[in-house]
Amino acid sequence: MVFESLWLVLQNQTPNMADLLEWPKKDNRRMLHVVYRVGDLDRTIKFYTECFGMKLLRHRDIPDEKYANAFLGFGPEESHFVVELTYNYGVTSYEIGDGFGHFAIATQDIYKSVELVRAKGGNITREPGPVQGGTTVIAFVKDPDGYTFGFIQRPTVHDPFCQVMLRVGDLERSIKFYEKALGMKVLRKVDKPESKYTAVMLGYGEEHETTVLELTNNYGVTEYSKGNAYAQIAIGTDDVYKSAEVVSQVIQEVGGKITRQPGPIPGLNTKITAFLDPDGWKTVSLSLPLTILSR
Ligand SMILES: N[C@@H](CCC(=O)N[C@@H](CS)C(=O)NCC(=O)O)C(=O)O
Repeated sequence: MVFESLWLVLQNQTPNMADLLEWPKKDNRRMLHVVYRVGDLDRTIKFYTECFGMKLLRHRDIPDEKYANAFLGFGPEESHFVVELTYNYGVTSYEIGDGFGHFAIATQDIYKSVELVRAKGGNITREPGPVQGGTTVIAFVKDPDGYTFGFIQRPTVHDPFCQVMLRVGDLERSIKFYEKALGMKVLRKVDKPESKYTAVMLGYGEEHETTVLELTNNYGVTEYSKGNAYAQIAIGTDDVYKSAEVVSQVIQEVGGKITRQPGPIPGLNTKITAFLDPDGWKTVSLSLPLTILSR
């Protein structure tokens, strides 16, 4: 009797579980925005608009909760990956930590892009030139809060905001998490023994046509500090409840944590769930009726 009911339970659960784990790949996913904290909103808005050519898309002040947000990007939120800057009243600086890598901007003329940043008094930390051990021309600059922005030279550019790079302690573990829990695809993997790192590009489209998450593992480094500056990436989904269900299954295998159970956000016409990957990097899954975009 016990065996019979156990068999029935397995019969019913296994296909459902398999369907559930397949679902993220079929869901309507998109990288929406990256959230991080800055010490002076106007200073960053000026820098991003003048040096990078981003546009200020929207701005909201929430005095009751003592913070303000500004959304900037290279085009409308409906079709572009954007940044959501958070300013907490009275907090003028943050620790970035060594786990955050960079944000990257694709450009057809990297020399011109870097000269513009230089002309505006920006800090160039790596002059344009071929990447170590490769041919792609890159450069690095720092924004006023110390976040690194990479420029990548490309012949054609779709959304210029092309990468968020984070460092992780175990690449295979991260790949499992982002593939299974988030339905991302491995778009490219590079191993550079001469520079002692491996990196993987993960995302929902072609690497040069969408914004991707680049995860880097430096040989032998299993942990990084996260500081308190960088916050999270937001990803669009059709169903936050199902998203959370999948994540909680995958967490059992590779680690991670649900930090916000799925549900509506009071006052906003959207639903979210939030979770940490096995390294502690946060993702917010967001169901996104278009109305939120006009707020
Ligand atoms: N140790 C590096 C590994 C990643 C890496 O080296 N990335 C390449 C860009 S894909 C880079 O920064 N190269 C430096 C250069 O070419 O000067 C890190 O953690 O940032």
